[in-house]
Amino acid sequence: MLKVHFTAGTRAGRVIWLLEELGLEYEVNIMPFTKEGLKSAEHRSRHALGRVPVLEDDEVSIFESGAIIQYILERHKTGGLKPDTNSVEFPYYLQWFHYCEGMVMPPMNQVVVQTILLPPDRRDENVLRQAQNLITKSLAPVNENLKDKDYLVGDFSAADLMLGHSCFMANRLGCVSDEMEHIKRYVSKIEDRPAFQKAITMGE
Ligand SMILES: N[C@@H](CCC(=O)N[C@@H](CS)C(=O)NCC(=O)O)C(=O)O
Repeated sequence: MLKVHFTAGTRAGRVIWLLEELGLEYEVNIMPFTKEGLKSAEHRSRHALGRVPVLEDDEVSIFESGAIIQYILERHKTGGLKPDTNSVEFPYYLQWFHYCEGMVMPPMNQVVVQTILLPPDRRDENVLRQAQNLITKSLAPVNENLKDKDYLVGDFSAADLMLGHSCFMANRLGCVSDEMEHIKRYVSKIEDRPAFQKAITMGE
């Protein structure tokens, strides 16, 4: 049985979202976003930095949300939620899948640190503004790409699980301006998906 080590309001939601979209059975270990929850010796034995998500599947234990999603798609549902390797869409599927952690999430992490994680007296307005600007810049091509489509590449795919989740989080953090109308529409479309709703409310 697949087991997801999960914390509410984090990227671990991507993995639950995928499992729900595919209708696969799984167990969840819900941990609080606290030192006691994530930095315990037990959780550090799964992820040395004490982060989520982590997936266990019999003798396999892996971290990194993107790797977990690819692993599940390959080992548990071959051929689903990704374009065929020889299709025109496939390279763009890869591009947006990896653009998420590569370009959008680094400044988003910084916004979370500067608005939620650090105590008010240790926050830095300049660092926050710079991170917000970087999010706007990194989301601009995503907005442009979505101008004539519902999803990033063809039908709903695992690229949407990655980058769609980031767009949802960016919107929730107030980092998607009204001018990014295609991302706003995209986020609403994602929010309508029952599997997403299950993932995003888990553990709350
Ligand atoms: N690139 C990693 C990032 C993992 C990560 O940083 N997860 C956050 C939650 S979204 C976390 O566990 N943070 C706990 C901490 O920073 O102590 C992934 O995609 O899985």
